Amino acid sequence: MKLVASRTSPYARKVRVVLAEKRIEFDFVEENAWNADTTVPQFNPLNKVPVLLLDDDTPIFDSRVIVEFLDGVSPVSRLLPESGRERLIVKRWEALADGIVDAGVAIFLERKRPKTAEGDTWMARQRSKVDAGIAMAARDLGGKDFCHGVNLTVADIALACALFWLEFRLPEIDWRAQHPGLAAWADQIGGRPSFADTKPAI
Ligand SMILES: N[C@@H](CCC(=O)N[C@@H](CS)C(=O)NCC(=O)O)C(=O)O
Repeated sequence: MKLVASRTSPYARKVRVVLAEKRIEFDFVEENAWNADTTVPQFNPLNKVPVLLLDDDTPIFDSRVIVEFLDGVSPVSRLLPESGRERLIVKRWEALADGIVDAGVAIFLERKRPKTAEGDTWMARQRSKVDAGIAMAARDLGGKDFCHGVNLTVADIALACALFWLEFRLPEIDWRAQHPGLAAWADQIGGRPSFADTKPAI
C-alpha cells in the first residue's frame, strides 16, 4: 500500500498514526495538494490528501474511509468498536475532531487572503466552531484516559491530531490554558511513538 499525503496534514497524520498503531507497512508518497504540479488529482479528483493506494492502485479517500478500512486490514490494536452504539460514538468523536480541523483550516486559509470585513466575519464563525468543538471534547473526555472505553481508539487519535495541528498552525488558540485536563490527556497520548514519529516539521 502507498499513502499519498503531506507531512503537515492533520487528516493524513490521523491515518499515519493508525498505520503505526496497527503496524501496517506502507510506502509514503509525499505530495502537497496545493503545489501547481501536484499529482494528487490523478488519485483523488477532489485534490485532497490523504489518499491510500491499495496494492492494485485503487485509490481510497477520505481519511475517515481510509481509517475504517485500515482497522479491518489487521487485527492488531483494534481502533474501532466492532459495531453498534459504541462504534457510532467513536465515529462521532472522529467527526468532531475532523470538524474542528475543518474550521481551523478555513481560518488558516482565510488568513492568507487580503484582510476584509467579510473575511473577519467568516473567521469568527469558524473560530466559534473550533472553540465549541474543543469545549465539547474537553467536557466529554472529563478525567478519563481515553475518549471512549479503556483503550486507544480512532477517537483519541483524531482528537489529538486535531489539537496538535491547532497548536502547530494556530498557536493563539490556547486550548491548553482553557482546558488543562485536555492538555494533560494530549500529552499522554502524544507521548506514544506513533505520535512522536509523525510530528509535523516546518
Ligand atoms: N475530509 C478530508 C479532508 C482532507 C483535506 O482537506 N486535506 C487537505 C490537506 S490538510 C488538502 O489536501 N487540501 C487541499 C484542498 O483543499 O484543495 C479527509 O478527511 O481526508
